[in-house]
Order: sequence, then C-alpha cells, then structure tokens
Amino acid sequence: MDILKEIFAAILEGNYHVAEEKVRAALEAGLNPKTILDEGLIAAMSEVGHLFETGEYYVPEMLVAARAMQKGLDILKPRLQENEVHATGIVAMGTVRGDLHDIGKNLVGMMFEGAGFEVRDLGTDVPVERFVQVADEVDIIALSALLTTTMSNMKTVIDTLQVAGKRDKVKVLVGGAPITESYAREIGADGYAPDASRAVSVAKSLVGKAVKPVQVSD
Ligand code: B1M
Repeated sequence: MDILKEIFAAILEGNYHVAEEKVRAALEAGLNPKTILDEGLIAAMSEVGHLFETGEYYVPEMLVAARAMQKGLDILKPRLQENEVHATGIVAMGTVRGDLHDIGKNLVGMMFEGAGFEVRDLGTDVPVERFVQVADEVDIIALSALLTTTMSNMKTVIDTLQVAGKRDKVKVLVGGAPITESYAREIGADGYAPDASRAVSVAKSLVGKAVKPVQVSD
C-alpha cells in the first residue's frame, strides 16, 4: 500500500504506533514533509471530521485519531520547520477564567494542528489579560467554556480587546457545551462552532482559507 495511504489509515484507526512508524518511513523514503502533512495527516483528520459530522465517529474515535495525528505531527514538526512550511494560521486557545474543563479544548486544538494551524495553548482558567496580551501575535483567539457560570468571561475577553484597541487585529472564535450561535453573535464573536470538526472549518474561514461559510454571519 502507498505509504501515505497507510498513514491515512493508521490515523483513521487511531493507531498511533503505526502512524509514527509510517511517518518515519515516509521521511526515510524521501517524501516531502509537506506532502506527508497534507496528504497523510491533514487529509486523515479532515476525513475524521467528516465521519464525526455524519455520525459515524463519536468523540472517543475522534480523540484517538487526534492522538495518532499528534504523534505523527511530533515526528514531522522539526522537518517542517527546516523546510519553513508556513502554518494555515496561528491560534491562541484556552478555557476562560474560572473554568478548568480542557478535554474539549484539547480536542479542538488537536484538530487545529491536524488542519495545519500553529496552536498556542494557553491552558485552562486563563486570565482575560493573557488573551489580550497575545492578540498581536496570533490570527485567532479561540475561547472554550463548559460552565454557564464562566461563559460570560468570553464577552469580557471581547470587550477587553475592544478597550485595548486590539479587537480589529484578531478574530475571536468561541465554543463549548453551553455556547450557542446566537450567544456568540450576542457577545460579538467572529465565529462559533459546536464541535471540534466544525471549529476547523470556521477557523479556516476566519483566516480566509475556507471552503465553507463561517457559522456566525451578520
Ligand atoms: Co464538569 N461540568 N464540573 N468536570 N463536566 C460539566 C460541564 C456539567 C455539564 C456536568 C453536569 O452537571 N451535567 C456541569 C456544568 C453545568 C453548567 O454549567 N450548566 C459541570 C460542573 C457543574 C462542574 C463543576 C462545577 C462540578 C463541581 O465541582 N461542583 C466543576 C467545575 C470546575 C471548574 O471548571 N471550575 C467541574 C469539574 C469537572 C472535572 C474537573 C471533574 C472534569 C473536567 C476534567 C477536564 O476537563 N480535564 C469535568 C467533566 C469531565 C465534565 C463532563 C462530565 C464532561 C466534559 C467533557 O470533557 N466532555 C461535563 C458533562 C458533559 O459534558 N456531559 C461536565 C467531552 C468534550 C469532548 O466535550 O468539552 O463539550 P466538550 O467539547 C466539545 C464541544 O463543546 C466543542 O468541541 C468539543 C468536541 O466536539 N468545543 C468547542 C469545546 N470548546 C470549543 C471551542 C471552540 C469550538 C468548539 O472554539 C474555540
């Protein structure tokens, strides 16, 4: 089987041992790291996203696939940096102040990496000021909230960006179980996604590399 197809299949199956082994083998065989990234890792994660959207994959399948992709990406990263492969965009992401839930955030982050974004993970319980601090360095600020008591901190981030004169410099994407599209619109976010797969399509739209429309429109 073609080695790229083997990488693709290993990620779909969530088999990270095989994913690692095949990415190494592809590099040793002299394949271009960007080809391995695009036609192996990113193509597989895009298929995982599709399978999730059509109800064939659930969160556990998506998590193991994302882990396999991440392991392959770890091997590829130094070679991508040597070859100066540019990221799709830079995303700073974190769970908002007061919120310690990070499973969904991590999954969204892995899907972003799978789609070629550079991800700066700010962690959980992130102070508003930290998001404002990184606004000049990234394309997207991605906010996750799992609690109805913390979701209002997304608005605080957006308002504080506005006061700091940085609102126009960065796109804000929001998500998490209690968040809805209308809430995202109400607080002035640029995009909303209900799950990790759609977060990738929306993020691509926000950096102008999309095929699908953003979820929050005017
Ligand atoms: Co908490 N918890 N929890 N919890 N917890 C919930 C969220 C809750 C719904 C449970 C319940 O009561 N049924 C409830 C919230 C109720 C509410 O606000 N209305 C709740 C509560 C109350 C609490 C505590 C307050 C409990 C207590 O101490 N009394 C406490 C709060 C701590 C804090 O944050 N300050 C607490 C603590 C915890 C644990 C630490 C024990 C643990 C978190 C561990 C961790 O994350 N490392 C935990 C867990 C595991 C859950 C549940 C069971 C599972 C959450 C999860 O990981 N889901 C949850 C109940 C539930 O959801 N069934 C619950 C899987 C994950 C893949 O989904 O995070 O939704 P999710 O992410 C999805 C989408 O939402 C979306 O994509 C992801 C993948 O598709 N998404 C984005 C997420 N972020 C996105 C960002 C985007 C786009 C999409 O763009 C930027």
